[in-house]
Amino acid sequence: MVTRPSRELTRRSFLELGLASLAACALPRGSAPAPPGRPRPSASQLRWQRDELAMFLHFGVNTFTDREWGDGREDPAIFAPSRLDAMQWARAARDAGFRALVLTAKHHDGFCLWPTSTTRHSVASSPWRDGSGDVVRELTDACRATGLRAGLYLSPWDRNHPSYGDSPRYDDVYVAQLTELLTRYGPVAEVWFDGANGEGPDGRKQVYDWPRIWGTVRRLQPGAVIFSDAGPDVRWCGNERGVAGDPNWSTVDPAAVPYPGADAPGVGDALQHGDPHGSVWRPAEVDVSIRPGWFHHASEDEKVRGVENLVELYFTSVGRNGKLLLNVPPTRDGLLHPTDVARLTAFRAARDELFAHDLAVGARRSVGRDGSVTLELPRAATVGVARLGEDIARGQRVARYALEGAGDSGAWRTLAEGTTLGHAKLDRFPPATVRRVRLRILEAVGVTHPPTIALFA
Ligand code: FUL
Repeated sequence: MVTRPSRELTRRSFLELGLASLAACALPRGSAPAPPGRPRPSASQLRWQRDELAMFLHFGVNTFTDREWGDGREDPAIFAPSRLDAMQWARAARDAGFRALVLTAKHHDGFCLWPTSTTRHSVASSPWRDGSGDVVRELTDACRATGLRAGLYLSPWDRNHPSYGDSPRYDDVYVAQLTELLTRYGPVAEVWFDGANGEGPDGRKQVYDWPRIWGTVRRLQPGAVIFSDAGPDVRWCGNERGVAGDPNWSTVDPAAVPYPGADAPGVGDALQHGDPHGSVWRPAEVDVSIRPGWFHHASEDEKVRGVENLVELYFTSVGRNGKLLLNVPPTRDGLLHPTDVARLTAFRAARDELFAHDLAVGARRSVGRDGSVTLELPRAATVGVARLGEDIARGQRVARYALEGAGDSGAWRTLAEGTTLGHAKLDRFPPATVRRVRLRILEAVGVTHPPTIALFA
């Protein structure tokens, strides 16, 4: 049986914890005075966004109990993947055009996929590799071998550890776990702090020391981006359906979502849309599963998203200035399921086909005083997809645009209209044969830099 609790419920209970405000968080980026002008991404944020695609791997005791959330009472002996091969995960991801893997090093059940000194509830107590296995090591080695970046999810909520809910004691444990993860395995590109949370034993409520936790990441892996509802580097997009906001600003007001799991009025909108006047750069990550659940359940083997659905996800995530973190969960064998791998291959082939020929290559490009960009194509072409983008290294500015097309002499007609551009905006529209294409900037925050335009059939 698959049990799948609602995240909404637990997100609310997290709010009730009354966490201290993070306004005073002494972090390099969050606390620095806003630089003059528009916020811009750090080198790590830019790299993270340009990767466009990362693969999420939910794996752990739930894989063996057929549950979505474990209760922490699982026997470590059940963790026994028969053929675990992290290279199979990494190759499937790389071959499908993904640039990073993010593994659930620990989910809410508290079972650690690496041998930790903080608890016996780990792979070290399992029969897998005779108790000397380390999934985090195998994942990070596979990332290095395939040129992918590694990311780690360490659930704050821990339903196993006896100190959970005894705030300073658990903070010590949590920081010790992070320290192990961030010092033993080489570079880690992303650290993922989930927003779901709940009470500890006897209803005890954990009050996290987020500044200390995030400060630990900064100190040990200064090149990593930190993900949570509240960033500080990368924010949750506000849903698990694979849909970034429209508009989607990479700038935010940090006070709108002050800590992970905050649930005040307006949080949902702030996560989805960002804020055109926000003082901090915090782009949206779109996490969604290729299956109904996050963990593998054999009962869902027939419910893997089809290629059209995956392409649609690409449009609503990467194509809306987001980063797609697509979950593909390993099975009890410790391998990605053949159906999922086949869908990933088809997803790659569909993107390759769709974006094979940029019909704007060779076009004569002119920029008007109002910032609009006109392309004169080398020959008439039938276009049905556009990829627009700003040079986000210089920030994000476009708030509303219209893409228009015209024949050699005919009048302009609208192909697509939209709000924000950011790193990438993908539009699909009824195919039109055009010789000229014009992108008009109808609203912007400040002076725009001329966006890029690529056109496809
Ligand atoms: C949620 C968790 O409760 C789910 O189990 C999953 O890990 C998802 C990515 O985040 O908050």
